[in-house]
Amino acid sequence: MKIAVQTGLLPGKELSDKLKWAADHGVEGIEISAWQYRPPALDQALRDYENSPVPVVSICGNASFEFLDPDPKKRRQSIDESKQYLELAGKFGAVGQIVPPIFGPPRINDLAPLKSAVDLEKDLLTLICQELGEHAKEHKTLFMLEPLNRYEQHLLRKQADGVEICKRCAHPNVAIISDFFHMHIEEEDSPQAIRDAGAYVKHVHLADNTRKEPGTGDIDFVAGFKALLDIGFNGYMAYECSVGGEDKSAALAKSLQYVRDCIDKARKSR
Ligand code: LER
Ligand code: MN
Repeated sequence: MKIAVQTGLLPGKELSDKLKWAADHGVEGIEISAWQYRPPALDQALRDYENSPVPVVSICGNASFEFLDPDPKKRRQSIDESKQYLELAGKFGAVGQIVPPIFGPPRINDLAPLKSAVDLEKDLLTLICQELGEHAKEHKTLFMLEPLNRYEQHLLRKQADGVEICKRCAHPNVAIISDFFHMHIEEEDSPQAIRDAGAYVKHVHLADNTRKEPGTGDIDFVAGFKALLDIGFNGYMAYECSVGGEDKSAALAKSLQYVRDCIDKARKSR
Protein backbone atom coordinates (compact mmCIF):
# COMPACT_ATOMS: atom_id res chain seq x y z
CA MET A 1 0.00 0.00 0.00
CA LYS A 2 1.33 3.38 -1.00
CA ILE A 3 0.60 6.84 0.35
CA ALA A 4 -0.54 9.68 -1.90
CA VAL A 5 -1.54 13.26 -1.06
CA GLN A 6 -3.84 15.65 -2.89
CA THR A 7 -1.86 18.57 -4.31
CA GLY A 8 -3.88 21.16 -2.42
CA LEU A 9 -2.88 19.70 0.96
CA LEU A 10 0.85 19.82 0.36
CA PRO A 11 2.75 22.61 2.14
CA GLY A 12 4.47 25.11 -0.13
CA LYS A 13 3.65 28.21 -2.15
CA GLU A 14 4.47 27.08 -5.66
CA LEU A 15 3.62 23.71 -7.15
CA SER A 16 7.33 22.89 -7.35
CA ASP A 17 7.66 23.54 -3.57
CA LYS A 18 4.70 21.23 -2.89
CA LEU A 19 6.08 18.45 -5.04
CA LYS A 20 9.52 18.78 -3.43
CA TRP A 21 7.88 18.57 0.01
CA ALA A 22 6.10 15.40 -1.09
CA ALA A 23 9.29 13.81 -2.39
CA ASP A 24 11.27 14.85 0.73
CA HIS A 25 8.61 13.29 2.98
CA GLY A 26 8.37 9.97 1.15
CA VAL A 27 4.95 10.61 -0.42
CA GLU A 28 4.61 8.10 -3.23
CA GLY A 29 1.81 9.58 -5.31
CA ILE A 30 -0.02 12.82 -6.07
CA GLU A 31 -3.78 13.07 -6.51
CA ILE A 32 -4.78 16.01 -8.66
CA SER A 33 -8.17 17.65 -8.55
CA ALA A 34 -10.37 17.85 -11.64
CA TRP A 35 -11.45 21.31 -10.50
CA GLN A 36 -8.00 22.67 -11.31
CA TYR A 37 -8.05 21.57 -14.95
CA ARG A 38 -11.10 22.01 -17.15
CA PRO A 39 -11.70 20.29 -20.49
CA PRO A 40 -10.58 20.78 -23.16
CA ALA A 41 -7.41 22.29 -21.62
CA LEU A 42 -6.34 19.20 -19.70
CA ASP A 43 -2.87 18.99 -21.22
CA GLN A 44 -1.89 21.84 -18.90
CA ALA A 45 -1.82 19.21 -16.15
CA LEU A 46 0.75 17.21 -18.10
CA ARG A 47 2.92 20.29 -18.44
CA ASP A 48 2.54 21.23 -14.75
CA TYR A 49 3.62 17.79 -13.55
CA GLU A 50 6.14 17.07 -16.31
CA ASN A 51 9.13 17.20 -13.96
CA SER A 52 7.37 16.09 -10.82
CA PRO A 53 9.57 13.95 -8.57
CA VAL A 54 6.40 12.14 -7.46
CA PRO A 55 3.97 10.63 -10.01
CA VAL A 56 0.37 11.70 -10.48
CA VAL A 57 -1.57 8.56 -9.52
CA SER A 58 -5.20 9.67 -9.52
CA ILE A 59 -7.59 12.39 -10.66
CA CYS A 60 -10.31 13.32 -8.19
CA GLY A 61 -13.67 14.43 -9.55
CA ASN A 62 -14.99 15.67 -12.85
CA ALA A 63 -15.73 19.08 -14.36
CA SER A 64 -19.47 18.49 -13.77
CA PHE A 65 -21.59 15.88 -12.00
CA GLU A 66 -24.68 15.73 -14.21
CA PHE A 67 -24.36 12.02 -15.00
CA LEU A 68 -27.86 11.34 -13.67
CA ASP A 69 -29.58 14.55 -14.72
CA PRO A 70 -32.91 14.31 -16.60
CA ASP A 71 -31.44 16.45 -19.40
CA PRO A 72 -29.62 14.12 -21.85
CA LYS A 73 -27.37 16.98 -22.98
CA LYS A 74 -26.14 17.51 -19.43
CA ARG A 75 -25.58 13.79 -18.94
CA ARG A 76 -23.63 13.63 -22.19
CA GLN A 77 -21.51 16.60 -21.15
CA SER A 78 -20.46 14.94 -17.88
CA ILE A 79 -19.75 11.66 -19.67
CA ASP A 80 -17.67 13.40 -22.34
CA GLU A 81 -15.74 15.35 -19.73
CA SER A 82 -15.06 12.16 -17.85
CA LYS A 83 -13.68 10.61 -21.05
CA GLN A 84 -11.19 13.46 -21.28
CA TYR A 85 -10.06 12.96 -17.67
CA LEU A 86 -9.72 9.23 -18.33
CA GLU A 87 -7.48 10.04 -21.29
CA LEU A 88 -5.44 12.32 -19.01
CA ALA A 89 -5.24 9.56 -16.39
CA GLY A 90 -3.98 7.22 -19.10
CA LYS A 91 -1.30 9.72 -20.15
CA PHE A 92 -0.13 10.00 -16.55
CA GLY A 93 -0.19 6.23 -16.12
CA ALA A 94 -2.53 6.93 -13.19
CA VAL A 95 -4.80 4.40 -11.47
CA GLY A 96 -7.86 6.27 -12.64
CA GLN A 97 -10.49 8.96 -12.24
CA ILE A 98 -12.58 9.12 -9.06
CA VAL A 99 -16.21 10.09 -9.54
CA PRO A 100 -19.21 10.40 -7.24
CA PRO A 101 -21.93 10.21 -9.92
CA ILE A 102 -24.34 12.62 -8.21
CA PHE A 103 -24.47 15.05 -5.30
CA GLY A 104 -27.70 15.60 -3.37
CA PRO A 105 -31.11 14.00 -4.00
CA PRO A 106 -32.34 12.32 -7.23
CA ARG A 107 -33.08 14.69 -10.10
CA ILE A 108 -35.06 12.30 -12.26
CA ASN A 109 -38.73 11.55 -11.67
CA ASP A 110 -39.90 8.66 -9.59
CA LEU A 111 -41.84 6.33 -11.90
CA ALA A 112 -43.14 3.96 -9.22
CA PRO A 113 -44.71 1.46 -9.48
CA LEU A 114 -42.82 1.02 -12.75
CA LYS A 115 -39.45 2.02 -11.28
CA SER A 116 -38.39 4.23 -8.40
CA ALA A 117 -36.06 7.15 -9.10
CA VAL A 118 -33.21 5.23 -7.46
CA ASP A 119 -33.87 2.13 -9.56
CA LEU A 120 -33.85 4.28 -12.69
CA GLU A 121 -30.64 5.97 -11.57
CA LYS A 122 -28.97 2.60 -11.03
CA ASP A 123 -30.02 1.43 -14.51
CA LEU A 124 -28.71 4.62 -16.04
CA LEU A 125 -25.48 4.56 -14.05
CA THR A 126 -24.85 0.96 -15.10
CA LEU A 127 -25.04 1.94 -18.77
CA ILE A 128 -22.87 5.01 -18.21
CA CYS A 129 -20.27 2.90 -16.39
CA GLN A 130 -20.20 0.44 -19.28
CA GLU A 131 -19.44 3.27 -21.70
CA LEU A 132 -16.84 4.88 -19.42
CA GLY A 133 -15.32 1.52 -18.49
CA GLU A 134 -14.73 0.87 -22.18
CA HIS A 135 -13.08 4.26 -22.58
CA ALA A 136 -10.98 3.65 -19.45
CA LYS A 137 -9.87 0.32 -20.90
CA GLU A 138 -8.75 1.96 -24.15
CA HIS A 139 -6.60 4.31 -22.08
CA LYS A 140 -5.32 1.68 -19.63
CA THR A 141 -6.89 3.24 -16.58
CA LEU A 142 -9.98 2.92 -14.34
CA PHE A 143 -13.27 4.72 -13.88
CA MET A 144 -13.77 4.60 -10.11
CA LEU A 145 -17.08 5.27 -8.39
CA GLU A 146 -16.88 6.89 -4.98
CA PRO A 147 -19.57 6.17 -2.36
CA LEU A 148 -20.12 9.27 -0.20
CA ASN A 149 -21.96 9.82 3.06
CA ARG A 150 -25.70 10.54 3.22
CA TYR A 151 -25.24 14.29 3.64
CA GLU A 152 -23.57 14.49 0.23
CA GLN A 153 -25.20 11.75 -1.83
CA HIS A 154 -28.31 9.58 -1.68
CA LEU A 155 -27.33 6.89 -4.20
CA LEU A 156 -23.96 5.29 -3.47
CA ARG A 157 -23.46 5.54 0.26
CA LYS A 158 -22.08 2.21 1.28
CA GLN A 159 -19.25 0.31 -0.35
CA ALA A 160 -21.83 -2.34 -1.28
CA ASP A 161 -23.80 0.25 -3.29
CA GLY A 162 -20.74 0.89 -5.43
CA VAL A 163 -20.03 -2.82 -5.76
CA GLU A 164 -23.62 -3.41 -6.92
CA ILE A 165 -23.08 -1.06 -9.88
CA CYS A 166 -19.68 -2.63 -10.65
CA LYS A 167 -21.28 -6.08 -10.69
CA ARG A 168 -24.16 -4.92 -12.85
CA CYS A 169 -21.96 -3.23 -15.43
CA ALA A 170 -19.46 -6.11 -15.27
CA HIS A 171 -16.62 -4.13 -16.76
CA PRO A 172 -13.08 -4.78 -15.45
CA ASN A 173 -12.18 -1.08 -15.76
CA VAL A 174 -14.96 0.06 -13.43
CA ALA A 175 -14.15 -0.06 -9.72
CA ILE A 176 -14.81 1.73 -6.44
CA ILE A 177 -12.78 3.71 -3.97
CA SER A 178 -12.99 3.44 -0.18
CA ASP A 179 -13.00 6.78 1.62
CA PHE A 180 -12.44 6.26 5.35
CA PHE A 181 -14.32 9.44 6.28
CA HIS A 182 -17.47 8.47 4.39
CA MET A 183 -17.27 4.84 5.54
CA HIS A 184 -17.04 5.99 9.16
CA ILE A 185 -20.46 7.64 8.73
CA GLU A 186 -22.20 5.01 6.59
CA GLU A 187 -20.80 1.58 7.42
CA GLU A 188 -21.58 -0.37 10.57
CA ASP A 189 -18.15 -1.98 10.24
CA SER A 190 -15.74 -0.30 7.79
CA PRO A 191 -13.10 -3.09 7.79
CA GLN A 192 -15.82 -5.65 7.04
CA ALA A 193 -17.22 -3.42 4.27
CA ILE A 194 -13.74 -3.33 2.72
CA ARG A 195 -13.44 -7.11 2.98
CA ASP A 196 -16.86 -7.57 1.36
CA ALA A 197 -15.99 -5.17 -1.47
CA GLY A 198 -12.73 -7.07 -2.02
CA ALA A 199 -11.09 -6.67 -5.41
CA TYR A 200 -13.51 -3.94 -6.47
CA VAL A 201 -11.55 -1.54 -4.23
CA LYS A 202 -8.82 0.07 -6.33
CA HIS A 203 -8.11 3.29 -4.44
CA VAL A 204 -8.53 4.80 -0.98
CA HIS A 205 -9.12 8.25 0.49
CA LEU A 206 -7.69 9.03 3.91
CA ALA A 207 -9.16 11.39 6.48
CA ASP A 208 -10.04 10.96 10.12
CA ASN A 209 -13.60 11.15 11.45
CA THR A 210 -13.61 14.97 11.63
CA ARG A 211 -12.11 15.03 8.14
CA LYS A 212 -8.83 16.27 9.51
CA GLU A 213 -5.59 14.40 8.93
CA PRO A 214 -5.39 10.75 10.05
CA GLY A 215 -4.25 10.41 13.64
CA THR A 216 -6.32 13.32 14.94
CA GLY A 217 -9.59 11.43 15.45
CA ASP A 218 -11.06 8.08 16.40
CA ILE A 219 -10.96 6.01 13.20
CA ASP A 220 -9.25 2.66 13.71
CA PHE A 221 -6.83 2.80 10.77
CA VAL A 222 -4.95 -0.32 11.85
CA ALA A 223 -8.15 -2.38 11.49
CA GLY A 224 -8.96 -0.69 8.16
CA PHE A 225 -5.48 -1.23 6.75
CA LYS A 226 -5.54 -4.84 7.93
CA ALA A 227 -8.74 -5.33 5.90
CA LEU A 228 -7.07 -3.71 2.88
CA LEU A 229 -4.08 -6.03 3.24
CA ASP A 230 -6.44 -8.98 3.58
CA ILE A 231 -8.10 -8.19 0.23
CA GLY A 232 -4.67 -7.85 -1.40
CA PHE A 233 -5.00 -4.10 -1.93
CA ASN A 234 -1.71 -2.72 -3.20
CA GLY A 235 -2.84 0.65 -4.50
CA TYR A 236 -2.67 4.24 -3.31
CA MET A 237 -4.26 5.74 -0.23
CA ALA A 238 -4.61 9.44 -0.94
CA TYR A 239 -4.93 12.06 1.78
CA GLU A 240 -8.15 14.03 1.26
CA CYS A 241 -8.62 16.08 4.41
CA SER A 242 -7.92 19.39 6.06
CA VAL A 243 -4.62 19.68 7.88
CA GLY A 244 -4.92 21.44 11.22
CA GLY A 245 -2.69 23.56 13.42
CA GLU A 246 -0.35 26.49 12.99
CA ASP A 247 2.37 24.45 11.37
CA LYS A 248 0.74 22.49 8.57
CA SER A 249 4.01 21.01 7.42
CA ALA A 250 4.68 19.53 10.88
CA ALA A 251 1.07 18.31 11.20
CA LEU A 252 1.11 16.55 7.82
CA ALA A 253 4.55 15.02 8.45
CA LYS A 254 3.33 13.74 11.83
CA SER A 255 0.23 12.24 10.24
CA LEU A 256 2.25 10.54 7.49
CA GLN A 257 4.36 8.89 10.17
CA TYR A 258 1.19 7.88 12.02
CA VAL A 259 -0.23 6.25 8.87
CA ARG A 260 3.05 4.43 8.22
CA ASP A 261 3.02 3.16 11.81
CA CYS A 262 -0.58 1.98 11.37
CA ILE A 263 0.38 0.12 8.17
CA ASP A 264 3.27 -1.56 10.05
CA LYS A 265 0.97 -2.54 12.91
CA ALA A 266 -1.60 -3.88 10.45
CA ARG A 267 1.07 -5.98 8.71
CA LYS A 268 2.39 -7.33 11.99
CA SER A 269 -1.08 -8.19 13.31
CA ARG A 270 -1.92 -10.53 10.42
C1 LER B 1 -16.34 14.27 -1.36
O1 LER B 1 -16.74 14.24 -0.03
C2 LER B 1 -15.21 13.33 -1.58
O2 LER B 1 -14.90 12.50 -0.77
C3 LER B 1 -14.47 13.50 -2.83
O3 LER B 1 -13.52 12.49 -2.98
C4 LER B 1 -15.41 13.58 -4.00
O4 LER B 1 -14.80 13.78 -5.19
MN1 MN C 1 -13.21 11.13 -1.02
